[in-house]
Amino acid sequence: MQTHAPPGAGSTPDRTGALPAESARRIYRDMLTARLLDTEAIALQRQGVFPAYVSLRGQEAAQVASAAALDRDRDFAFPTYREMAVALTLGVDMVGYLASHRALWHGGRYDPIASRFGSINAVVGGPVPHAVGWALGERLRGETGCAIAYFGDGASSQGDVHEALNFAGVFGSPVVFFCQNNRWALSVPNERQIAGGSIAARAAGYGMPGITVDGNDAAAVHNATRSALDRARSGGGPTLIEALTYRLAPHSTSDDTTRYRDRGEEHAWQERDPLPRLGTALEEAGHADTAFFEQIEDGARAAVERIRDGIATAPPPAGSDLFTYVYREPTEELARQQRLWREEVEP
Ligand SMILES: Cc1ncc(C[n+]2csc(CCOP(=O)(O)OP(=O)(O)O)c2C)c(N)n1
Repeated sequence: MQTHAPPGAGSTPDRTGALPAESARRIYRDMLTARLLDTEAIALQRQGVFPAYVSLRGQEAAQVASAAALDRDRDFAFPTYREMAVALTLGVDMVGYLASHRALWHGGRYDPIASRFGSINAVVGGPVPHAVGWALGERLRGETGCAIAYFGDGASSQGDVHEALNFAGVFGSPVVFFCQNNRWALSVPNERQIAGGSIAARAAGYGMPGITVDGNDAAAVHNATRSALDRARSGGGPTLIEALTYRLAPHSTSDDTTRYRDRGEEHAWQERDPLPRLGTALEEAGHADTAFFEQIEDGARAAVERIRDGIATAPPPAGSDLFTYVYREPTEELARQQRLWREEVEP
């Protein structure tokens, strides 16, 4: 755990050496695959295949290293619209994930229960109370799973997030509140979002530890998330982690950062890019060599090509599916409308 150094103020120590070699290599592989897929998704938007896309460039360490700490059989991740690399790390079908960006399906076309990754949620702060509710249910069922709730610095101002933190604090729910503070909530900077100095500092008021980590340091993120999960699983209650990172790309493909932020700031953060940083740390620790990097890149490129071809050729869903997932058990009225749709619109 470490405090944040402002851009250009020198590097914070890398803790990659603290990760077992195999974990660090897997995290690097997933970070690189996410980076390449992110780049491909932007290209697909430019080509008109996706109406819009939301890049996570620069946040790969925060996402992959936190998700890699989860127990994929027991835990559950509640994402926003920017957690593509969390989905990838948890093994979500990425063609199904990107179906949302191709406007084929709301919230992703994958099984959230099987993948332990909730539906993509565009409501700022929305997934956070869901995580608390799920975690409480898990304990009532006598199970040992923990929830991780992803949210941004902007979301931290939402009432939903405060209610969820307070509820989890009072009931000791097994939740990791994982805030990716990427410095900007669209065009609103941290300075206009946080009066008390940090988001982690708010945790004290909810009766839980608040931890600040360098979100561009994969090992620091991984270790902090693992400790918070261990604490939650053993009955210690929730933790708030604030991962300090930076959104290197625009908010979305519809955004223009030149209208609100300085190029110099972007360049300073570019130098703290988590991907080459982990690559260098792996090399220096003797965990990776040229052959490793070549092999990982070939594999990542092949995976991205498969996903690109899959999403470009994915068939549109049946219109009658509009009615399928509104409720777990369809109401009579919805069943009637679905029947009519099948008879009259899609005979
Ligand atoms: C409840 C709600 N209010 C407003 C919006 C519009 N909106 C979309 S993204 C965004 C900024 C969110 O910033 P942050 O939480 O920091 O996450 P980031 O996009 O940086 O990952 C806003 C205000 C929304 N989607 N939902």
